[in-house]
Amino acid sequence: MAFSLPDLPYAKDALEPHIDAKTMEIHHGKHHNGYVTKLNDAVKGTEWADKPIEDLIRSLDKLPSDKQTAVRNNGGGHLNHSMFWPSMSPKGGGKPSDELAKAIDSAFGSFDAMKKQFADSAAGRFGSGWAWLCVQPSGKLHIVSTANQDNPMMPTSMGGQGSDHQPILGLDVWEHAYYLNYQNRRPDYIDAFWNVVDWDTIGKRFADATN
Ligand code: MN3
Repeated sequence: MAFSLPDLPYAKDALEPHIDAKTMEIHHGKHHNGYVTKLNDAVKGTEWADKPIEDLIRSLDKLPSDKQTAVRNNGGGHLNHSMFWPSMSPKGGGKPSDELAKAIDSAFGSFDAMKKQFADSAAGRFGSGWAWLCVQPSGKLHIVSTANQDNPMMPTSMGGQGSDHQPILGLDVWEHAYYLNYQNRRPDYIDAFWNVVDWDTIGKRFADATN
């Protein structure tokens, strides 16, 4: 079965004023859809066409060499955006609770310290890419940034941290994610993101990654 574009889990205008409807419409319907189409073109007729996208991303270096770049860019784009939409909610914001809150305090000292490190990572990514809150094999959280559509689960030789790392929250800092509303003000977009982060979903991802 071919990869497909997941529906947005809320209306296009649901995250306003933090993320505007026009940006959501183009970002989901054009950019994410484009990654899905190109990913399907790249793996059509291969054994990889029927595997979960996470398997392709973790095993990028096992794919046929002439498919690796297309899957790195478009498979990465598909997975990153598929994680991104449900990590936000019109009922988002606030703080994490329970085990995730404890793990954040343990790794960073405080929730605010984690936010600062994440924001610095997102703002400091030169050009296009993502910032990630990620679970290391030890279970400890850390923050990384990746270029382009690389994902932390990709092999270390291909822009990632390795297949035993599990990202739980990512922020898209490509200009297409914010330029219509924020123009060159990437830090304002990063500030606004905290108002829509769905910590219930991120907490569930943390539980899945550590149990
Ligand atoms: Mn994007």
